[in-house]
Amino acid sequence: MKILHRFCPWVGGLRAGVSFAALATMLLTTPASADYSWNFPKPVTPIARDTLEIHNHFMIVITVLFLAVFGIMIYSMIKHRKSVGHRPAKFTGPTGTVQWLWTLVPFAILLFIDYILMGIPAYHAVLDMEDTKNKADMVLKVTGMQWKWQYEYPDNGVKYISTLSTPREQIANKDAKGEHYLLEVDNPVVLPVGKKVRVLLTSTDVIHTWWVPQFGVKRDAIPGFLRETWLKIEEPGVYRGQCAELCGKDHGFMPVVVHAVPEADYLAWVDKKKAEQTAASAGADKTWSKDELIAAGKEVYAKNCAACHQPEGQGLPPVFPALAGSKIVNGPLLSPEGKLLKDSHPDRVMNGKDGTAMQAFKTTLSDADLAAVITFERNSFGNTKGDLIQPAQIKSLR
Ligand SMILES: [Cu+2]
Repeated sequence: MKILHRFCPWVGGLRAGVSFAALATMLLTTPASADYSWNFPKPVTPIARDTLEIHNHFMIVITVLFLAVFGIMIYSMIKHRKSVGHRPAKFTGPTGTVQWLWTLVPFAILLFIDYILMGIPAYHAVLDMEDTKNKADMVLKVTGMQWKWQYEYPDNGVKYISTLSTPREQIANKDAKGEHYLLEVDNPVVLPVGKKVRVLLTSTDVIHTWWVPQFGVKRDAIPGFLRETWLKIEEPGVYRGQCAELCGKDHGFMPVVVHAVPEADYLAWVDKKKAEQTAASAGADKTWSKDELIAAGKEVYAKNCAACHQPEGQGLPPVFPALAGSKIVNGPLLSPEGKLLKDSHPDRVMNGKDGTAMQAFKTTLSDADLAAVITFERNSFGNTKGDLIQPAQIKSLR
């Protein structure tokens, strides 16, 4: 106890110093002068700006409250201390007028602060956040799935999957971590600057949360529901966020990356994406060689399957079964008539398995990707089935 007491003034002093510094910075903080390295990240949408302004406004209100209440308390304790001869008052219960006043007056002050000083600006900001209907220039549909995002631009038919691109070696501490560790993806969202984007969110499996701090947008994507929010990015740039929900074992591995670009660049990007999609669907009609399928399948596997079934196909039993030596992977491919067999390898990959984390990949992967990954799995990890399936066959199985 003695030691603790000896340190107490020091700890107290340190704490007071830190609080005082925080307080001073807080009071000096305005949206224009905020140091974004420790404060909110720099806002780039109207919602994010509102949120930061309200936060700063509330900080001032609660700081004044804090100083007033603790000032009176500390003053009273020092002024009426026992060592200068003060004796405690002896009363119980709220009997007199004074006792009623010191209960009701602070109550009224707090009501005023909560409902008027803080309530009105907060109410306006929340209304604005929920207002998705006014003049949206475009729609972005976001679908969360374990552990990636699908983005869809219904206005122009662009649709793709965005997955983490941080190399597995960095995650396993075999390589030094990069600058945007776990906040980088293969296919970022591209949006035009200055346009109001209505964002629709849903999920195919569990609850995910699409969150980009600089947009002030954080909304749950819930299976079976279509939820919405909106954003209007005011400055070009690359904005990073992530899934903010504990959505499964890799919940930290589904970042969000948004490139905000001038409208002309956005339109050029749309054209490029459309051309890519046309090329991919053309790939479904040609006949692939086994080597081509295996090479393409290796990449599809790394992006979509390796998180659960592991890079070497060893799985994480019992939740994520091994593919190396698996009965299903080494089972028959199709029926003799070329039809889909129940619980066969293509059935499992295309339709998933109910009640497990195995999702129906036919909704997210193209015919060529499905054919490639199935062929790859049957000829890798020590599996030597030697057969292959063509994208055209997948097309007919859908
Ligand atoms: Cu998630």
